[in-house]
Amino acid sequence: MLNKIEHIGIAVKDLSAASKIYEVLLGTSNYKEEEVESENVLTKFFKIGEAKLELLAATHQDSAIAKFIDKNGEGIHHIAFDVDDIELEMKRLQNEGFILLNDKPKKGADNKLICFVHPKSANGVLVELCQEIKNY
Ligand code: CMX
Repeated sequence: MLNKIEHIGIAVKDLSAASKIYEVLLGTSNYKEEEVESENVLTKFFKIGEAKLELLAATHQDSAIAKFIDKNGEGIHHIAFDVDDIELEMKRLQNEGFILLNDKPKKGADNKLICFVHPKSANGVLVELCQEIKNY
């Protein structure tokens, strides 16, 4: 099962400008900036209670974020759910008929293993599963 909303991803054109707006909105600074080269994105994370916001800007025109903004403009890009065992959840969702965008979990931002579920499977919402990578 999915434990909780881990973060909400927001696609933005200008990461520094968006970050300044969200610092004021949330009343807190971002705690992490990270480039995910495999996804062609630069990210900034904010904590709000147990959940997080991930601001995402494209670093390349082929990035999913650049394509999303071209089509829809800036806005909510995905919802990520925390899971204990990502491979188990991937198998469960696949057996339930969901279309997974990755065969295997891949390394994402903020120390996570991730897998995306196609928005066509989830009423137009891009869903991300994420499992914390435990270093012990
Ligand atoms: N939310 C909802 N719908 C979306 C979407 C999103 N984020 N991104 C694309 N779509 C829609 C498209 O608008 C399109 O809809 P229509 O068929 O009605 O026109 C449909 O999904 C399929 O689009 P497509 O042209 O077949 O595919 P795209 O090239 O747009 O790719 C997707 C869509 C989801 C497969 C691709 O973006 C993907 O693989 N995403 C996963 C990886 C990712 O998003 N990485 C960036 C974030 C990384 C991070 O969080 O660190």
